[in-house]
Amino acid sequence: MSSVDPDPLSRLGVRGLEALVDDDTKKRQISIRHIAPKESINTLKDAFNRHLHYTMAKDRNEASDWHLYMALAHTVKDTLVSRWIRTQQHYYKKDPKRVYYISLEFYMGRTLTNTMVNLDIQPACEGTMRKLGLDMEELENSEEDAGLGNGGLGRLAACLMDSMATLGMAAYGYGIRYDYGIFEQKIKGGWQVEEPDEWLRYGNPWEHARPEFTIPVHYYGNIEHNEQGSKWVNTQVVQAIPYDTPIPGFRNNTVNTMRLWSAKASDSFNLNFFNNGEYLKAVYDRNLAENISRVLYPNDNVFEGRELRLKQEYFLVSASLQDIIRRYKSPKRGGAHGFRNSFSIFSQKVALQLNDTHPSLAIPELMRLLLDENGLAWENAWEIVQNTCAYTNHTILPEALERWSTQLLEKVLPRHLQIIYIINHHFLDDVKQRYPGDEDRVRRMSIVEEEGEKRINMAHLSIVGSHAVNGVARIHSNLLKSKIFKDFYEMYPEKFHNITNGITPRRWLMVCNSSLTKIISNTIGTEWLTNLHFLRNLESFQTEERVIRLIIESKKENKRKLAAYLKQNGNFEVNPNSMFDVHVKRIHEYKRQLLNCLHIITLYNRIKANPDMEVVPRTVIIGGKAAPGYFMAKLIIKLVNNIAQVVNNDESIQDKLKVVFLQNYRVSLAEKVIPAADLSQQISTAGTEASGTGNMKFMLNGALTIGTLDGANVEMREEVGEENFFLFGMNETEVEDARPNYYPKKYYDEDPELKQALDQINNGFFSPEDQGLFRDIYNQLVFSDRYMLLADFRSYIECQKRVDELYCRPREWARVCLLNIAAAGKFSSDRTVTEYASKIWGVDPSDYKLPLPHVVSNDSH
Ligand code: D6G
Repeated sequence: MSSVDPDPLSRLGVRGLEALVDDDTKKRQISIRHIAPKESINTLKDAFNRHLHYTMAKDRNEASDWHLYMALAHTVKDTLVSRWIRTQQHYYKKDPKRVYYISLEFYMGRTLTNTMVNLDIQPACEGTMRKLGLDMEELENSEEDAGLGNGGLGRLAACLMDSMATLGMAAYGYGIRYDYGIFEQKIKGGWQVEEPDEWLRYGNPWEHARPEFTIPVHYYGNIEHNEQGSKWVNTQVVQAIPYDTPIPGFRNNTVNTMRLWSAKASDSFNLNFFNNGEYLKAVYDRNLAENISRVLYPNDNVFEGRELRLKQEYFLVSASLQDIIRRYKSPKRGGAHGFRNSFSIFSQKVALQLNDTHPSLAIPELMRLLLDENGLAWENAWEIVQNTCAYTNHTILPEALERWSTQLLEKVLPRHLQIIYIINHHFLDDVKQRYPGDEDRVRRMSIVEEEGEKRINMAHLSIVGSHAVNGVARIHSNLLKSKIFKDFYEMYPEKFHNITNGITPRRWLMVCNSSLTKIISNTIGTEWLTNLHFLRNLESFQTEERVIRLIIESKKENKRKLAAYLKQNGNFEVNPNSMFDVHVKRIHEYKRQLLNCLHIITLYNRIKANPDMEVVPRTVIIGGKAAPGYFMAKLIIKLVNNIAQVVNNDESIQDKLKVVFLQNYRVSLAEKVIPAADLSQQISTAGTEASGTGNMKFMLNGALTIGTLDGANVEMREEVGEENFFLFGMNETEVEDARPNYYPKKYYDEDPELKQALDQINNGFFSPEDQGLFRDIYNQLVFSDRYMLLADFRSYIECQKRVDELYCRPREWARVCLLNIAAAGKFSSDRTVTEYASKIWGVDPSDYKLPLPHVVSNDSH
């Protein structure tokens, strides 16, 4: 047998599924709005035509898809504006505690569809476009992704923004408006080539410049001491210009703000040159200051200690904190009379969440603002800082931990370095008092590291300066307490929390997977959209043939759509009846894309050795970006592409195995690929992936997971039951126990299939034009293997066999899919945000919620 047709229902076309779902909706009399009222269509049509004419200055005949998209985006944004203004006024009037999420990354992706869905105007907009003879999908695809993030950390920030608005919280995102987001990845000759992401080239219809709130940010200079204390003088000033993007909650009339800062040279920049008549040079040099917000650093899980990055981090925190203090002091704040110029209730009104240590200069900067600009005493200021700040750790990989050289800090931020030294002095006094004579502990815990080049350990600074520290999945939080921050946990056990990450079910199911959304809502109602725990109600349908059939058909429809995309955007022919085995995330050795490669090669060798064997046809889809300076990650991409060349061009393999490298993986592509996945690969070495959030997105979209006991996989398996999760490999303790005597070559010597695969990598089988091309990969794996791929190889291969066996039983597979969806409720970012609110921000979400009366917006008139 060369291929398995998992289900006779595959003969039904796309219409078949639509008909099945619609039929089902009618029969069960469930109201899911497909049809919009005629009046709203007419209103939207008028607004759209007006924007096309007046905003874009185009008529229908010469408008491109992009002009039409822009006209629609402006139309949709109009419906946000009144709600946005009302929400912000409401916050001033009621004066709740405000939550500020400070992050160097907000990986937002596209905005149009999400906004239509959250405002509940999608059917009306679709009706309008249909009436105008336009294809909504084409317009949606004209939108550039806002790629202001690298991976999970940045996308988490975006999901939390959606959830905070949905819960009605007075929340703000503060970040940087990079001119260039994460680079565009091209594949040329199998290699990654980076191209600049000029996402703002044609304008961004979702943002509003707010030059009236411009803020000066200082750098360099020196410190003057006088009776009043220390003064930072002779600084160079850069202006921070805010750009605001509205963040709508899900159908609750709340619209919050994400404020991103853009750098602008100040008028006085290089005044000397102007004065000396070097006018042109002075104008050209303004670029130097404006480079601060030029480009997102494209590293994931790696620290790069460059001056420009340090300036970015400070630019964000300084502008944001000055803005937060401006808002705190604003006379518009109701109920705050008498407190506006006192900081005594600051920490009752302000919560700052630091997304990793990237914004940890917020701690010395808030100290500086309170001490030097507002005249507070040290003890008073320190108490405020600690009560206000909280720190989320995102990784325990040592190369990712930020440790800034004191030499660089001394030059760029001399006053901050001084403040950090004082913080450390007080802190170490406490340590000494608590652990008298334990000099080694004092050295380990110091914020200032003295060995080698003198550095500031930003994680230590963040723990000391915050009232709460959290990891992002249970296993990760436990590792923080037992390993990297053990000393700190012993001293301040009450500071440490776990808050498992989550994803927004609106974007990651409702927006990206409409057929599954309809099936779920038809089956259990729509409450799951704002309380994902309701998905549990799906469990009782696991034996209902009707529901199982729909699940199978929905997945097939999504696979057909992805197959069409791959055909159009890369000329890959893939068989939608094959298993879609998907491994998409940043390329990194710890994420073990190479383990996946070893499996592919093993499958290939088996088919070659035994052409008549029964095979479950697979399409292995691998995608992700490598940091431009990460040699090994780039070589891994080349290897995947070369394996694809060999496998896909071998006629004897036919449809049994296909390998696709997905170019330029990003948020909008994730929305296409995740709903189409049968199998989700989450195979990092146990103890390395803090949480992962891709894993949750696949689960929610009905993919089964093959994974290790790492990050949130542990909790996903717990929720769904061990029998519904493909587990393999060593657990974290086994990894640690094995490490001291680990000798990878033993596995190579003892496992013939593994040896064959590694030899092929080494001997040019996949690189005939350059036989030694992949030798570094071979050497790494056989002689070092930091991430222990060889130790987990056999267990992984055996586990993949169990995957095949289940896939041959399509109804049983679909039942397990249903159970995975049913068990995904815990992984909503609504739950994540609710936990931050109660455990860290000191806010009860039910009191906190500020429901706004429903307004029928007349913005579109
Ligand atoms: C947003 C919405 C707008 C408001 C502005 C300033 O751009 O309505 O005026 O924020 O708000 P604060 O920064 O004063 O809160």
